[in-house]
Amino acid sequence: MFRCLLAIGFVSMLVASLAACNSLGSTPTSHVHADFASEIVPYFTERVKVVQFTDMSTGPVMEWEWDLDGDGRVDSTKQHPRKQYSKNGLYTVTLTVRGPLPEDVDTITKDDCIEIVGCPT
Ligand SMILES: [Ca+2]
Repeated sequence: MFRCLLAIGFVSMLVASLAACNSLGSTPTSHVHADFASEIVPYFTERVKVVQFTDMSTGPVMEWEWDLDGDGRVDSTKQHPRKQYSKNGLYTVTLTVRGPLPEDVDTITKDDCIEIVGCPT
Protein backbone atom coordinates (compact mmCIF):
# COMPACT_ATOMS: atom_id res chain seq x y z
CA MET A 1 0.00 0.00 0.00
CA PHE A 2 1.11 3.43 -0.80
CA ARG A 3 -0.29 6.47 0.86
CA CYS A 4 0.17 9.90 -0.43
CA LEU A 5 -0.16 12.60 2.10
CA LEU A 6 -0.92 16.01 0.85
CA ALA A 7 -0.02 18.80 3.10
CA ILE A 8 -1.82 21.99 2.46
CA GLY A 9 -0.13 25.10 3.59
CA PHE A 10 -2.27 28.06 4.45
CA VAL A 11 -1.16 31.01 2.44
CA SER A 12 -3.31 34.08 2.50
CA MET A 13 -2.98 36.38 -0.42
CA LEU A 14 -5.21 38.79 1.46
CA VAL A 15 -2.42 39.65 3.86
CA ALA A 16 -0.31 41.05 1.08
CA SER A 17 -3.28 42.88 -0.43
CA LEU A 18 -4.27 44.53 2.81
CA ALA A 19 -0.72 45.56 3.55
CA ALA A 20 -0.70 47.62 0.37
CA CYS A 21 -3.78 49.52 1.52
CA ASN A 22 -2.72 50.30 5.05
CA SER A 23 -2.39 54.00 4.27
CA LEU A 24 -6.17 54.35 3.95
CA GLY A 25 -6.54 54.94 7.66
CA SER A 26 -4.73 58.26 7.73
CA THR A 27 -5.39 61.38 5.72
CA PRO A 28 -2.26 63.18 4.51
CA THR A 29 -2.09 66.83 5.43
CA SER A 30 -1.97 69.48 2.74
CA HIS A 31 1.04 71.76 2.80
CA VAL A 32 -0.77 74.50 0.89
CA HIS A 33 -3.51 76.82 2.09
CA ALA A 34 -5.71 78.76 -0.33
CA ASP A 35 -6.62 82.40 0.18
CA PHE A 36 -7.07 85.47 -1.99
CA ALA A 37 -8.06 89.13 -2.02
CA SER A 38 -9.96 91.09 -4.67
CA GLU A 39 -10.59 94.70 -5.62
CA ILE A 40 -12.33 96.54 -8.41
CA VAL A 41 -9.82 98.52 -10.46
CA PRO A 42 -10.46 101.62 -12.59
CA TYR A 43 -11.19 100.92 -16.23
CA PHE A 44 -11.57 103.10 -19.29
CA THR A 45 -15.23 102.27 -19.82
CA GLU A 46 -18.13 101.99 -17.42
CA ARG A 47 -19.70 99.25 -19.52
CA VAL A 48 -17.63 96.64 -17.72
CA LYS A 49 -16.09 96.35 -14.28
CA VAL A 50 -12.63 94.93 -13.86
CA VAL A 51 -11.63 93.03 -10.77
CA GLN A 52 -8.05 92.26 -9.85
CA PHE A 53 -7.58 89.09 -7.83
CA THR A 54 -4.50 88.69 -5.67
CA ASP A 55 -3.33 85.26 -4.61
CA MET A 56 -2.57 85.19 -0.88
CA SER A 57 -2.14 81.42 -0.58
CA THR A 58 0.63 79.98 1.55
CA GLY A 59 2.89 76.97 1.09
CA PRO A 60 4.62 75.54 -2.00
CA VAL A 61 1.82 76.40 -4.44
CA MET A 62 2.53 75.40 -8.05
CA GLU A 63 -0.91 75.60 -9.69
CA TRP A 64 -3.90 77.89 -9.37
CA GLU A 65 -7.45 77.21 -10.58
CA TRP A 66 -9.87 80.11 -10.38
CA ASP A 67 -13.64 80.00 -10.88
CA LEU A 68 -14.32 83.72 -11.03
CA ASP A 69 -18.06 83.69 -11.74
CA GLY A 70 -19.38 80.78 -9.69
CA ASP A 71 -20.38 78.55 -12.59
CA GLY A 72 -18.11 75.69 -11.52
CA ARG A 73 -15.80 76.06 -14.52
CA VAL A 74 -12.18 77.20 -14.28
CA ASP A 75 -11.73 80.68 -15.76
CA SER A 76 -8.02 81.22 -15.13
CA THR A 77 -4.90 79.38 -14.06
CA LYS A 78 -2.84 82.53 -13.46
CA GLN A 79 -1.59 83.36 -10.00
CA HIS A 80 -3.08 86.86 -10.00
CA PRO A 81 -5.88 86.93 -12.60
CA ARG A 82 -7.92 89.90 -13.71
CA LYS A 83 -11.50 89.56 -14.93
CA GLN A 84 -14.00 91.78 -16.66
CA TYR A 85 -17.60 91.61 -15.50
CA SER A 86 -20.25 93.06 -17.79
CA LYS A 87 -23.40 92.10 -15.89
CA ASN A 88 -24.55 93.43 -12.55
CA GLY A 89 -24.85 90.94 -9.76
CA LEU A 90 -23.16 88.98 -7.02
CA TYR A 91 -20.44 86.53 -7.97
CA THR A 92 -19.02 83.65 -5.95
CA VAL A 93 -15.30 83.04 -6.40
CA THR A 94 -13.47 79.77 -5.77
CA LEU A 95 -9.72 79.26 -5.75
CA THR A 96 -8.09 75.83 -5.71
CA VAL A 97 -4.32 75.62 -5.21
CA ARG A 98 -2.05 72.63 -5.70
CA GLY A 99 1.47 71.86 -4.53
CA PRO A 100 4.05 69.24 -5.50
CA LEU A 101 2.51 66.35 -3.54
CA PRO A 102 -0.88 64.73 -4.25
CA GLU A 103 -2.17 65.77 -0.83
CA ASP A 104 -1.11 69.37 -1.39
CA VAL A 105 -4.48 70.73 -2.45
CA ASP A 106 -6.75 73.30 -0.83
CA THR A 107 -9.87 75.14 -1.95
CA ILE A 108 -11.46 78.33 -0.68
CA THR A 109 -14.87 79.58 -1.76
CA LYS A 110 -16.06 83.09 -0.99
CA ASP A 111 -19.81 83.32 -1.56
CA ASP A 112 -21.01 86.52 -3.25
CA CYS A 113 -17.63 88.16 -2.68
CA ILE A 114 -17.85 90.26 -5.87
CA GLU A 115 -20.71 92.74 -6.25
CA ILE A 116 -20.97 94.37 -9.64
CA VAL A 117 -23.18 97.45 -9.93
CA GLY A 118 -23.45 100.23 -12.47
CA CYS A 119 -23.14 98.17 -15.62
CA PRO A 120 -25.73 98.89 -18.35
CA THR A 121 -27.17 95.36 -18.10
CA1 LIG B 1 -16.20 80.05 -14.06
